[in-house]
Amino acid sequence: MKQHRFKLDLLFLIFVLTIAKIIFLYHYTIDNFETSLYLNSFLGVFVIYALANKLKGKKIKLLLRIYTIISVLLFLDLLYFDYFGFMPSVTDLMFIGQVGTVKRSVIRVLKPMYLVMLIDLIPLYYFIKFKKVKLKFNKEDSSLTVPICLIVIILMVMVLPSSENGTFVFNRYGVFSYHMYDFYDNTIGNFDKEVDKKITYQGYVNGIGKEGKYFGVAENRNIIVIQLESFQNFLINHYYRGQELTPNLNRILRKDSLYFDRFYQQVGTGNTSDCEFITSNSMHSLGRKSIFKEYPENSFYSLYNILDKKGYSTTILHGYESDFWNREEIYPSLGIDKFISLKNFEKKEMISFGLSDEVFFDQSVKYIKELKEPYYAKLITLTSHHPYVLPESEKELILADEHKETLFGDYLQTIHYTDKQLGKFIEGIKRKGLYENSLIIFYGDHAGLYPSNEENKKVLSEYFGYEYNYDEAMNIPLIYHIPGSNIKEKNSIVGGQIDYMPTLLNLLGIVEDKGILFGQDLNNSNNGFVANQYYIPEGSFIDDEKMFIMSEDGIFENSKAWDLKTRKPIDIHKCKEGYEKALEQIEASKYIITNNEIKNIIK
Ligand code: GP9
Ligand code: MN
Repeated sequence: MKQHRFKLDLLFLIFVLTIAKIIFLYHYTIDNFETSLYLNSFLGVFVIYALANKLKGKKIKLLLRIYTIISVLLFLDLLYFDYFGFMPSVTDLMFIGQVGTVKRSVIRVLKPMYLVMLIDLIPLYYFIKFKKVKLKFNKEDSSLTVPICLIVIILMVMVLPSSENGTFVFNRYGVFSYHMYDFYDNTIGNFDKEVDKKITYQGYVNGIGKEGKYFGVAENRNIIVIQLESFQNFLINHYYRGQELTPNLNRILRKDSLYFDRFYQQVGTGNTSDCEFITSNSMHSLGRKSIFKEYPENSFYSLYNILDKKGYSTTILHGYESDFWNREEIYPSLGIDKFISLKNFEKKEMISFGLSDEVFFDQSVKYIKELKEPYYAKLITLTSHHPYVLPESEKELILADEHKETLFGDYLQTIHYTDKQLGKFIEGIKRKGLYENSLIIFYGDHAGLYPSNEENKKVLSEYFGYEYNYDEAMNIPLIYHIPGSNIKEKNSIVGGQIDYMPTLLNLLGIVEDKGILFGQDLNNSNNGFVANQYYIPEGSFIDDEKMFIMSEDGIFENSKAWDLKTRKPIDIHKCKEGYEKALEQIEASKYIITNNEIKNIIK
């Protein structure tokens, strides 16, 4: 019997398959196709296989291994992009094992179609192992291969530093250039350190606290902060098919509350932890690097330090592992006195990857009661975390058929659940006498439903009747609730997470002249401005009239901007000034953090 059915040029085959997979990836991840994108990608594939073919040893095994690694990488890129809306960095890929905690999230975004990246490996290995195919190679061993490849690599590398960030590299030069750039940035190089020296913190120092409207209205009160996981603003005062989504928060708003309904997230890769950092330092995050993980030993001058000087004790409560996001390590540097984490709670009920909000809130009341007054106690909720899992018995909303089995439907259920637990918590602190003399703050940490996810985009656009975009997704609520104050106001100035701390200091009547202020006191400002990065490219911004989204390829002319009221496109040239201001603010902030400059500023 003839053993070999047909001849196969393995090198040619994996070359073609790799290119096909790359095009598949771009189809889902890139909007504007530049020539450089294809040129660089194809050259990248050529160089990898041409050099691999030069190596000595068992060539079939080697080539297959390289092809497998590339396939897995492309698969992970696609999966990660679907979840986060951008490409993973090398550190994300290294911590992919840790993603055990968010395993369900990964499974939730895994579309069978994405297995296209891996599926061909099975027949390929099978046919080769059982020698069903005879492999042939191009034996023409040109001595020019290596020099040509080296020249191509040098050219590919040379264009990279001119790009300001990884997203731009990916969109302009493709997947190989992106991973090279990102690897260099995260290992030997550090592009963040190369911030233009002219862009310093000048102009941002000594700005904290000015007397003004509502100055001191919450002076000396205990402060209870509820940082709500993935909580978007559209949920507030919203009825889904006649069902009130957040009745308890809505009740809070009816009395003694200052509500900012155009408040926006500014987090980077650090998500929840970035929100914690930004709100307690009035500084920007690092975008694609987590401050909590990378700079835990920095000197900070945070809200906690300022409160400490005023005699406050500061505590964080969170129903998850204390080392997650490196909280355990950075909290002392941030001046936080106490961290009550999962190990301090009775694990009566776990939902998704942490303590259920019900159990968390319930046991937190007891802990708060024990705190030294005046206190700042921040509770970080968890149940409304992606992928929005809830036991059937807790799902109270009646969903339309088209929303069952969608992220949107599951999201609404968990939000409604968290709001219910919040209601019980408020009753709990009232019973213990902790409510009246407190300032109670609520805010969302970041979006739950990003429009980068195709399902979200489609379902929410249909639900709202207009294109679901980042202006809606990144809008989170901010509420300062001051029982007995008779203050009731809805303020629609645009604000970002960097504005949380200056606004709070004014309410507490704290004038602080030492620190750095990137945000502003929203009760005493006329013009709102939110610089953004990461989920939308750096330099994007929102002001009181418009939203500007910098183009993913880094070319200003390809950017988008629209009027927030009419949703009609506006001339992007009107956004140049805001774009530059956003960049300057973010870069200045990065400069301070990456150079550990705070200690020099507050001297
Ligand atoms: C877990 C929680 C994770 O501690 O903070 O939230 P994330 O950053 O994934 O939104
Ligand atoms: Mn979060």
